Amino acid sequence: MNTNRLSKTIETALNIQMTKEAHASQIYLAYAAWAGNQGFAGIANFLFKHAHEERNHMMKILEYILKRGAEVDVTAVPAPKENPVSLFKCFEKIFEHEVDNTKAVYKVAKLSHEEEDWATWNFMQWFVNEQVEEETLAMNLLDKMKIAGGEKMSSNALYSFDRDMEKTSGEVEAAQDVTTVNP
Ligand code: OFO
Repeated sequence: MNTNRLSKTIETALNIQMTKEAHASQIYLAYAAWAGNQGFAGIANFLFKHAHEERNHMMKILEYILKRGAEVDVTAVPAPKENPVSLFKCFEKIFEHEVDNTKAVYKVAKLSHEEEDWATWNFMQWFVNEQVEEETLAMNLLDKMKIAGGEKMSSNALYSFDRDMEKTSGEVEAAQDVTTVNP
């Protein structure tokens, strides 16, 4: 008796999305290391925490695939592209990346809708909402940077931004407190 509750299409789509979340985690990790290297400790901390968050998204999908009796396919994760050339570019890239991931999330949601797989459709709504949060956060940070001069931010403005980010990271749950149930 077949106990797999996912169609092959949905199983594949979820596995691809799972890897995409792992890829997102690697991107945040790379940018965090880059920011740390530039001396932006607050921003690095914020990005490191976000890397953990993305990894938890990956785990959330992995657990769902298993729960539905389907097969998890753990594959190689693509390496992040080159480091940003400035802090402003770093946040621009983060925003672009989030929009890109939103499109991928929508694809899985659309597929599940077409297949009338309501369990997966319902599961994907969490990711749809999460992407709204993440796009908004990235958008707000970019706006702040633009007000402070964008690419031309002074050292003083960069210093304050980094200090603000240190406070913002306090609002992101610590990695060890985040579970796949409460990512
Ligand atoms: Fe996984 O939430 Fe952003 O990308």
